[in-house]
Amino acid sequence: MTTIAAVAAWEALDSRGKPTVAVAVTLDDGSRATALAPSGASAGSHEARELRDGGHRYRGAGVRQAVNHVIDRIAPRVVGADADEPADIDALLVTLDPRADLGDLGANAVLAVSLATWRAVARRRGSLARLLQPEGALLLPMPMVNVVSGGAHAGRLIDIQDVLVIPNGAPDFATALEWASRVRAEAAVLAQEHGYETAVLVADEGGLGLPLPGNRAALQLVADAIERAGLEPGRDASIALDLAATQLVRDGLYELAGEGRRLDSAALVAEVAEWADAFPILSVEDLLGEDDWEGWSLATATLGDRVRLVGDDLFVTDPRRVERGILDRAANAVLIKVNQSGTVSGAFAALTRARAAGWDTIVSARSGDTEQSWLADLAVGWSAGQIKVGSTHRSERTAKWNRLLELEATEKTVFARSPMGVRR
Ligand code: 2PG
Ligand code: MG
Repeated sequence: MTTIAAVAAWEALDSRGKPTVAVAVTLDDGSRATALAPSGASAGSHEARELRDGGHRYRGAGVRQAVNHVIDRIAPRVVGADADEPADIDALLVTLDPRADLGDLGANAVLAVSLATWRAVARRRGSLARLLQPEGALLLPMPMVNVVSGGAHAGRLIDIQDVLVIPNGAPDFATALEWASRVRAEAAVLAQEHGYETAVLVADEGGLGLPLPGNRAALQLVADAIERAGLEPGRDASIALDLAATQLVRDGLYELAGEGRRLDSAALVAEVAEWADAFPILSVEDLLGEDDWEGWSLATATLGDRVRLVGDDLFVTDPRRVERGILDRAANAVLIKVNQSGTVSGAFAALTRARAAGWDTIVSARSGDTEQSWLADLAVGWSAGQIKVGSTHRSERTAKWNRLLELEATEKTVFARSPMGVRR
């Protein structure tokens, strides 16, 4: 039996310069690992709730209370506990918070302890990927790479939050990443040719933040960049979107502020259907808002046979919401973010529920992320098939890409060449 010997916690910084909870877990065999919690800007209201201090420090975003909760309330309960099965620690952690959303301890506190425990136990197995999948070839995920950013990640320069490329025809992970990088580079050159000199600056996730005249202009830019990269649209590389539509809701309608339009659910679905007719769009995330279940079902009935419809804010990595989505035919894919759940095991439960229904599963970073690379190991160890990390720029993004490149170079792997359940 291996037990947890010590838990330490402190306040660190994430990629946006906002405080985040850092935890170190040490096991009684000396294995030690750290974990830093990521944090979203376009967070859904049904997510596990991170705890922020308020007040003047860091404009209210400090996490000293959450850190103190790790030290005073979590550590005394987990030190001495059997960590051979980290899932048991996760099960214990969720009982320590009286609130289901973990907002009393802080989901940022709980998640950092959960992750650090998994990583400490993984030390003895070589890697977190190998802890999760001890035998056989590891499945490397198809990357979704941010090219143009808008919404909450780029000062709302355009309404769509993420315009991404999926290098869906690439034969291996390294080639996929190079193709995606090439598309991003061509998009930057094209934008500069169109007079956007700021196409050298990067948004929160490393994509281009450009004051384009509208959403279609962003789609056109990425479609042109795919061609300029020498790739065949649709066959080699396709477009994925994240509308982050929860952020667009104004007075019960979806506001495309950049275009001065307000649409109801049906009109927004029709608009995106037109985009999908005109551009090689393979995947659309958060086309509708977090509680618009009817709109989601309409979108799936209308578009689900040709576009992969991904729920992020709708499902918040919660198996119960995924279950409802399956029953309501409200999507056909799920985004998995561990901090929406609060524990590694909770996130895995949401992923397995979606997979059992034949849905695609995409493991995702947050817009506020860190230099740590455990997300890559989770995506691989869970055989998720796809990963969304932001762009090919900024070190908190490349940490994950580089870890996947390392796994491809050093482990027996297979590449999830085409998104698994994509209906084209
Ligand atoms: C999303 C993520 C990542 P955030 O909406 O999918 O792009 O953004 O972490 O801000 O929620
Ligand atoms: Mg999203």
